[in-house]
Amino acid sequence: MSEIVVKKSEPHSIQFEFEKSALLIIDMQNDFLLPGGFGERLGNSLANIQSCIEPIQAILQSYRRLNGMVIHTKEGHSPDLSDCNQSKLERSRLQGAEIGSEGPLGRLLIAGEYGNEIIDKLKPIESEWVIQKPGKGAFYNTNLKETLRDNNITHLIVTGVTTHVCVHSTVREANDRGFNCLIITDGTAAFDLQDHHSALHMITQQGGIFGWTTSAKQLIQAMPS
Ligand code: TIU
Repeated sequence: MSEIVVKKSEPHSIQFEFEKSALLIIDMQNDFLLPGGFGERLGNSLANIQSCIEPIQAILQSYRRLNGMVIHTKEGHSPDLSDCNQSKLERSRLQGAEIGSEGPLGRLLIAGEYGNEIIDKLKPIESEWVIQKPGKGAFYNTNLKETLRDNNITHLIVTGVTTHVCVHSTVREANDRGFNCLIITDGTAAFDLQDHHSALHMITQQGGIFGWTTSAKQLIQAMPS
């Protein structure tokens, strides 16, 4: 077992066994990162969202080198929308980005469309898990909990987009299911910087109410060479 100690993390240091950790990469799909996708159609600027790509690439490289567990999630629905609840669908219509409608990257948030694919720079490899999720939280209507339990995972290294929406929902769900979360400050991003910083603050306030935060560099430095 390789013990990892991240000293420079908030609100205090964190220690875990590498073999019991998984790198969770949330929704790094074209629909959120590229022009014409769901994120932009919601009225967001893409200026800040791509900042997390390089830090995630660096952590992913370390996990691959050490044969660690890597899980990619993608927010999306089946083409017949049978797994999209009515309230989400109707709200997306009101937001001007109706799920399932045609866009330049294919039908918005639909499995199998280009928009639903993970961005080229983070393409999953054969040994990595890819979980399609219909909700914002990655535990809702997926087999994520069972997958983590089957692999004896106790700690999640959480990256991806967006910090205050799918990342936060997932961290909250993970908390209630007994998983420890270390959120990567520069390996997560939101469309709005204030949302990003507020969401990170909510993780570590009250002595770490939802978990820990650190930078990609601090985590990588703590990993076995
Ligand atoms: N809109 C927004 O900020 N996020 C989402 O709709 N999904 C995710 O965060 N993945």
